[in-house]
Amino acid sequence: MTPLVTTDAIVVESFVGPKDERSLADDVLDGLTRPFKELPPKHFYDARGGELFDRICELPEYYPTRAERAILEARAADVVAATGAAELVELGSGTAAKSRLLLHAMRAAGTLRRYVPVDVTEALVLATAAELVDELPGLRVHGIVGDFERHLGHVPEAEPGAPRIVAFLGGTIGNFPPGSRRRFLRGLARMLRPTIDHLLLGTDLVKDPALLEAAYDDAQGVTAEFNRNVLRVVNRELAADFDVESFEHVAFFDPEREWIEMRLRACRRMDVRVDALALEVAFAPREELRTEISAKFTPARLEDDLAAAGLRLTEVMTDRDGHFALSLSTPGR
Ligand code: SAH
Ligand code: AVI
Repeated sequence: MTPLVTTDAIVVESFVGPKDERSLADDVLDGLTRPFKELPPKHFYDARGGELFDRICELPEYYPTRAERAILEARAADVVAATGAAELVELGSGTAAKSRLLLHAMRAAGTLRRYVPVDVTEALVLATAAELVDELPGLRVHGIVGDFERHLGHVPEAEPGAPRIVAFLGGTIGNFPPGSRRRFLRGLARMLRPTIDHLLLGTDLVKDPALLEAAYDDAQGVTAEFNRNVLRVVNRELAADFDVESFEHVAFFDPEREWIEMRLRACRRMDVRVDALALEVAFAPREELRTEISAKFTPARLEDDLAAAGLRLTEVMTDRDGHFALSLSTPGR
């Protein structure tokens, strides 16, 4: 593997290539030919999708980002004191807007050595690496441009004796269905060395359905655009002809499964052609395509999921309103 960038302070490696176009193709072929159509949420995040997500994080209705930031502002120093962290590995790192708070706390405690951001979006990993080494002199960044569902084997080995935090923030764990979520957590647990490393996990909590639904159906329609963006990605990458504006944004809380579901509803009958796959897909009027689930947690669900993955909770931190939880866990019973 030839790194994209190598300087004294920065190494960035990419594991995203032609095979990943295949991954979109496979997901589209599989997801759009099912009796209930579905696409996985990771395909929202092209450059435009990333910008829309950043706008979502600023929306008055979308509380998770503010709540998680408030927890980190109040508790980053405690997290560093409890873990002694010298390295931070972050999955789905984006712009590192919140993890910066941890990196600064690690520096203040004198423990900071290395940051390992993992994100599918190359431009984000490159820009964030450059910014952070300027902001935190002495920091080394080893960036991985890759899919956290497939490329975690490329995360560099932890340095001997240097405690590591693996952070998965923003509530992104909620975007996995329950079975895959536990499998994914088991994979994360295998990355952690007993007694020395910790998982720092952000989970959105079950709350008033009206608050939840507003967060996923904002008044300005930014989430609706984010949702429809996946069709633009398929149009561009796979030469499809979705009439994007003819799909309506749907977001609702499922009280039994305790998750938000986002869907796109066809406003009329449509026949969509996906040229790159030689595929024709028919949508009946009002037929829905599921694009995301976003699971909400209770303390018991969090503890059970972590225990099923061989992880023991050591700390649960919430914001003042009890909307969001940030937890620390470590391998063991
Ligand atoms: N951690 C940040 C960003 C969350 S948005 C926060 O809490 O605000 C989700 C981020 O994960 C985006 O930057 C997106 O590019 C990335 N992402 C989504 N699916 C991914 C996947 N399968 N592998 C790696 N990165 C992914
Ligand atoms: C990235 N993920 C945790 C967000 C969520 O809340 O599930 C994505 C998102 N979907 C709609 N709004 C934000």
